[in-house]
Amino acid sequence: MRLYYYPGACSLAPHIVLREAKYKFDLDRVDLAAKKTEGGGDYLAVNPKGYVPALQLDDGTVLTEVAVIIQYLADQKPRRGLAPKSRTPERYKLMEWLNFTASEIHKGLGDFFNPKMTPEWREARLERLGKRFDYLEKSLGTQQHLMGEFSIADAYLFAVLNWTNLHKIDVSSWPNIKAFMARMAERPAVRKAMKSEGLGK
Ligand SMILES: N[C@@H](CCC(=O)N[C@@H](CS)C(=O)NCC(=O)O)C(=O)O
Repeated sequence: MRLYYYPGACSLAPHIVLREAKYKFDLDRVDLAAKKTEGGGDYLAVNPKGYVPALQLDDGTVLTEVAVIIQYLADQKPRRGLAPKSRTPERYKLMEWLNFTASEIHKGLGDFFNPKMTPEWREARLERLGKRFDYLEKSLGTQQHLMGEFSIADAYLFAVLNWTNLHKIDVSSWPNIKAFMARMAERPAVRKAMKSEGLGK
């Protein structure tokens, strides 16, 4: 199994899940500008969409899209308890979180990487993100994780919330989110994933 990634990108989510579930895997750092794999291969031949992450299975199948890859990883190792069983109400709640993270948080924060972002655009984005953060803050409440227990949704949410540090977005108005991020950063699998991507401590 091989994960195509870029340091600190959303590919950190499947990277964390690979480690949480104790998979054996290889990492391949993608040059996103040149669309080259670490060995100089054509990344577009792996994932024609050109972005990370992509997970290549041992039979050659390539899976893309964060929310899909992490569900695949959780489902292959059900005993690790990283996702509720499929077809249960809890599984749909998990998918609700994955979709919310993908479309509201991931893409909401993703705009801040755009070098063409103007101050007005930034302001508008911050206002919308603030509303999503209000919802997250309330949902987390006194819970340690989105679903109570740790799940793949937390790995995804953490990977993208981590960009608030990069873009100097102050989350101190949302103490539950801040505490969630700090708690996640202390998980051994998260620390290992971040260290191996050359991030943080
Ligand atoms: N819909 C995709 C989005 C993935 C995505 O946004 N990847 C970013 C990094 S976080 C990327 O590789 N951007 C470079 C590019 O689009 O060329 C998913 O959920 O996996």
